[in-house]
Amino acid sequence: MAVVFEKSKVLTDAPLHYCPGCTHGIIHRLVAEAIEELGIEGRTIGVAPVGCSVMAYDYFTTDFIQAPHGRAPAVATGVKRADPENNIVFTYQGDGDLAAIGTAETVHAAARRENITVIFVNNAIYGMTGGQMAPTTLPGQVTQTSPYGRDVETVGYPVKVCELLSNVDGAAYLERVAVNNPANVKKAKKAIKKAFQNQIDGKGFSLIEVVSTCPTNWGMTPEKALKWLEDNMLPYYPLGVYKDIYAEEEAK
Ligand SMILES: Cc1ncc(C[n+]2csc(CCOP(=O)(O)OP(=O)(O)O)c2C)c(N)n1
Ligand code: SF4
Ligand SMILES: [Mg+2]
Repeated sequence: MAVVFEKSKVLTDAPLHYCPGCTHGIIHRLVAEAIEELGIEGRTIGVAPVGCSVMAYDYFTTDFIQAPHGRAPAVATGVKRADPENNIVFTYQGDGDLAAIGTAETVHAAARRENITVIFVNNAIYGMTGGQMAPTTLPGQVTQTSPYGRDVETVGYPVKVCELLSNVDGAAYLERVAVNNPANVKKAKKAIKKAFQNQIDGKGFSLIEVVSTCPTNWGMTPEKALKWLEDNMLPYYPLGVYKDIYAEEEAK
């Protein structure tokens, strides 16, 4: 029988622990495919966060290290600088990890133009701990800690990571993608691959924000979660390239 599709060799055979319909699984696949296609499996080191993807180290065949909550870009900095010519280093972080407790590490790694690749999974909630409000929770969004909807008057506005980092001179490449339909999955793969290619080329800090779902803590079926993402998240978090300094230079 003809083989039409195979799981990436950069993914292990361990069954994923993610809930049905969670988009973490799709994003893992895209990261694994990018690493495989670029032929960097043997020299790639992932940095796992604290969050639902804490066990990413079980799912990739690359080396992995697990960072304290929010500190992945700092840990990645050390791993990269230990052997900058050979190590390809990526972090995989949720919104609570990257944009709340880890805001400082994120901003300063970008400001230093660390030559690392950051995969940022924005599902607008703290998934692992049971659905508390995250920095990226939308205004009015109901969570366990905002039962009447996020009230911006008392808890402030969501943090838009790509927009924020686009003002940091050191950031080299920032793109926001989504994995809600096949066309967007394809675009997400392209962006993730480019973020790794940039590191191979020594181009510096690249971050891909992936607008994602958490059907369990949003209290929705996987299908409804995708629709909610399209109707609510994408208008607030528009997709696209927020910064690409080399594209700007090439255009000059
Ligand atoms: C220092 C510290 N503070 C708080 C926690 C509790 N904690 C674990 S995961 C998490 C949030 C995870 O949310 P996110 O990063 O958005 O990842 P998701 O699970 O949504 O993918 C928090 C607050 C912790 N483990 N360590
Ligand atoms: S709690 Fe949410 S983010 Fe975590 S695995 Fe389940 S659906 Fe995914
Ligand atoms: Mg989250």
